[in-house]
Amino acid sequence: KGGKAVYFNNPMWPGEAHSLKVEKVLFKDKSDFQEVLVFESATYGKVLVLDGIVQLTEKDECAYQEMIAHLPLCSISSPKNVISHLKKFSLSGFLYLVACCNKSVNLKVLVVGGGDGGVLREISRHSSVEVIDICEIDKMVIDVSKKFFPELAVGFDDPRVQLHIGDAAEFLRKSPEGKYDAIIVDSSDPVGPALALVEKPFFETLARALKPGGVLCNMAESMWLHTHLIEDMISICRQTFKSVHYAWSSVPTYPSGVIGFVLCSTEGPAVDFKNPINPIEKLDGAMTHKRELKFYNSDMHRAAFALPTFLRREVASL
Ligand code: AAT
Repeated sequence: KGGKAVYFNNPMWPGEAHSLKVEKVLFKDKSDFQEVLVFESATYGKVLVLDGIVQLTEKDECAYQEMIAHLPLCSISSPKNVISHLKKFSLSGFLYLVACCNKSVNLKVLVVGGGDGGVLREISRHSSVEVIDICEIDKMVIDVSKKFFPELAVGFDDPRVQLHIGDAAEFLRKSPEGKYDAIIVDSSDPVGPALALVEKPFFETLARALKPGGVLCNMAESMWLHTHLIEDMISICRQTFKSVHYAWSSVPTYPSGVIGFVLCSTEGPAVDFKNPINPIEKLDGAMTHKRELKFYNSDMHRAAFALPTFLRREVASL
């Protein structure tokens, strides 16, 4: 009663608002791109807000960052052991040849957005990844994360990470063709600097930058609030990629409490997203690296592709 109408005016979710009790505002400034706010909440730990929209909280960030990173990376096969050389030796007059294997570490991954570092932290659990490029538009997000969210910004400490500050649409236009095995688009809602990141030309540059059989995992909003946006994204992706799927996760502090991901693969070796070929439980170091996984496991992976009937209908009818 007498509440401020402005709370209910966000074009992404008109007529509704979610509230978190603010214990203390820790940071507030305007960057060249957006308003950046960090506050300590009563129940979800520290919260990062960009232009009035919650991007992450310490309590539930795992449900987003782990899923957006491991859904694609556990769907591509880990590099095979390659024979590096043959050793010869003789015994009792017989000549023996022994194959010596080197694990090839060669995957190249690109993160779009994700300046908090949480997705980098998750990618770094995969020892088969050789290069982790990240293109974030706003340096202030990175600086703020390093100061207030060290458990996420730790992702930047990985020596495989190469940081590019700039607009991802521009970065991808210049990116070499077929460079990446996986691209993870961890960008904000299409109202501010991320507006161009939901349009067809952007998806075409993503497909171009991927290898044959490469995979894309793109943040794809809420099935309750953004059915049309999801439909548009899926229809664009169907025109651009060979296979297109939708998965989702539960994130209580995102509007309506869920967030989805569009998973696509380019023409090339087939990718079976629904059954992780590279299960996290078998990865060396995945459980010991910096911290345990809190949310993702192979059962959650498979379950993420189960769609409610209304969404299954929408996706199928496209
Ligand atoms: N992992 C936290 C979740 C995010 S952050 C999204 C990031 O995308 C922000 O740091 C923002 O600065 C960056 N970004 C936005 N536009 C661009 C662009 N054009 N190029 C590069 N980076 C960009 C996303 C949370 C999703 C919330 C859903 N409601």
